[in-house]
Amino acid sequence: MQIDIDPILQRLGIKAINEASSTGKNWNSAGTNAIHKVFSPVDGKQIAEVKFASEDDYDTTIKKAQEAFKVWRTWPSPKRGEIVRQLGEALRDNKEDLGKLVSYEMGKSLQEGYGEVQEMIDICDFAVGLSRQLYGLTMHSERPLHRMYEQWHPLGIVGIISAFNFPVAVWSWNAALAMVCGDVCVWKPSEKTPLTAVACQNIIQKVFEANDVPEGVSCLLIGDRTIGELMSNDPRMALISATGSTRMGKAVSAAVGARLGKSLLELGGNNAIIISKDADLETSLIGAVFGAVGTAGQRCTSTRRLIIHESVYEEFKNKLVKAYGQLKIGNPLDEKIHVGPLIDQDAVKSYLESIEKCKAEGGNFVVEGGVLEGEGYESGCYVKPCIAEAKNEYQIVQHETFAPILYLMKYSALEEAIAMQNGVPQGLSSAIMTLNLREAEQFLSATGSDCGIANVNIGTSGAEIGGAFGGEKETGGGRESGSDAWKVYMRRQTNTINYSDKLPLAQGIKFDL
Ligand code: UN1
Repeated sequence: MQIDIDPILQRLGIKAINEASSTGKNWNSAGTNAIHKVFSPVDGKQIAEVKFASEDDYDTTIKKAQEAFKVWRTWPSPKRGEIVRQLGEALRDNKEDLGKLVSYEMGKSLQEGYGEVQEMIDICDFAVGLSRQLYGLTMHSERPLHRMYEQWHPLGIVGIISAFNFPVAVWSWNAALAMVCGDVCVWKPSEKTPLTAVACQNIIQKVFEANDVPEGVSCLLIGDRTIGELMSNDPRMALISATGSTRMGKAVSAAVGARLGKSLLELGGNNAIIISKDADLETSLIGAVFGAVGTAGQRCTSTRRLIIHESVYEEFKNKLVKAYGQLKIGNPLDEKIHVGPLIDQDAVKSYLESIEKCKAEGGNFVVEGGVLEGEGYESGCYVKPCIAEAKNEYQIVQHETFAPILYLMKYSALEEAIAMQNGVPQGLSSAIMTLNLREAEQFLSATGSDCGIANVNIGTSGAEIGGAFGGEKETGGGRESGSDAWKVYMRRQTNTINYSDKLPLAQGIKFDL
C-alpha cells in the first residue's frame, strides 16, 4: 500500500528543508546549521530534511521563551485554557493528516497513529477543565485572626525532551498541562521523528496567531543530544521533562540535579503480565499479544515478560505460538497489518543482538525472530516478533530491548510471580490476568506490584490520559498526564495572613520589645 505523502506534508506545512527552531511565531535557523535527512522506516524513502539548531538558535529561543513567560503568566488560567481548547479543536481538524504522518515517519500502525493524535485531543480536553481547577488547600492557623492557604504559581520554562515512539502525544501531555499552568514550553523532539513535531508546531502557531498569544509560549528546537544537554544544564529551564532510555534519563537527572533544577523522568519499562491459573486465557491472549507486538514492541509500556502459572503454561504457550503465526507484518499504513517496522537499522541491530544474547544465556525460542527481506521490506527495518522461554535473572531479560521480543517464564505460587514481576530494575507497568479476587487484590496491595501502573485483566500498554502516567525505580519516578500530575508544572506557595492588630508568633514563642 502506497501513501501519497506529498499533499499531507503540504497541508501540515512541512517543507523539503525545515528550519531548526520556532518561537511559536517565527521559524529560524542561524545559518550555520547541520542538515539532517529524515527517512521513513516504512519504505526507507527520504521524507524531508531538517536543520539542526545551533547554540545561537538555542539561546535566541530561550530568550524569547523568557520574555513570553513574563506575559503568559499574567493571563488568567481559564483564558490560557481557551487557547488549549482551540489547540484540541485544531488537532481534531488535522487528525487524519497528522495520524498518517505519525504512522509514516515513526512506523506505527495507522490505527495507533490516529490513536496517538486522539491522546493529544484528550489531554487538551483534560487541560481545559483543569484550567479552572488548579486548586490549593486552606489550613487553619494556630494563631488567632490569621489565615493560611497555599496557592500554585507557574514555574517558568518547561523543557520537553520526547522520544521517537510517541513522537507527538508525550509532548502534548506536557505542553497542554504546562500551558494552562502558565508555563512556557521548549520542545526538543527525537531527531528520528522531527517532522511530526514541525507539523504540531505549525498547528499550534496558527492557534497562537489567531489569539495574539505572545511569541515564545511554545517553542520547538530540532537537534540531537547536544540540545538536550544544553537544556539540562541551563538554569533558565525550571523543569526538564524527559522521556527516553534510562541511560539518557540518568544523564539528564545528573545535570538537572547538579543545578538543583526539577526533572520529570519517564524512562524504560520492563513490563510483565502474570497469567494466573484463574485467568480468562482468551482475553489474556489478546492483552499479551497486543502488549508485546503493538508498536512493534517499541512502547515503554510494551509487554516484555509473561509470567505464567505452571498449570496453564503449555496451553497458553501453544495459544501464543498459534497467534504469532497469524500476525501480519508489513506496511503499517495498511489496516490489515498488525506489526510495522522498527524505527531504524540501529534498532534492528539491537533486536538481533538481544536474540543472540538470550540464546547464549540459554533461552529457548519457541517463535524464532529474524529480519524480513524482499518486496515491501526494502527499508530493512521489518523484524519478526519472537518468543523465548527464558529466566528472569538472564541479563538480557533484565534489560529493556525496544523490540518485539517476549520472554516466557513459569511460576507456581503467586508470591513467586510477584517477586519475578518486581525483580527487574525498571518499574513502569504491570498486569495480572485473573478472575480470582484475592489474587487481584494481592497484586495491587503494598506487597504486590512495585510499578507505577498495575492493571487487572488488561495488558501493560494503552494507558488512558486521565490517570497519572509513569513509573518507579529506573523508570525515573515521574508522573505525567492525568490525575494531579499538573502539580509538577507549578510551584507551591504557602501564605499566612495576619489580620489582627498583634504579632503572635507560632509555637507560642514570646518576643516582647
Ligand atoms: C510511551 O511509550 O512512552 O500507555 C508512552 C501507553 C500509551 C503511552 C505510552 N498511552 O501505552
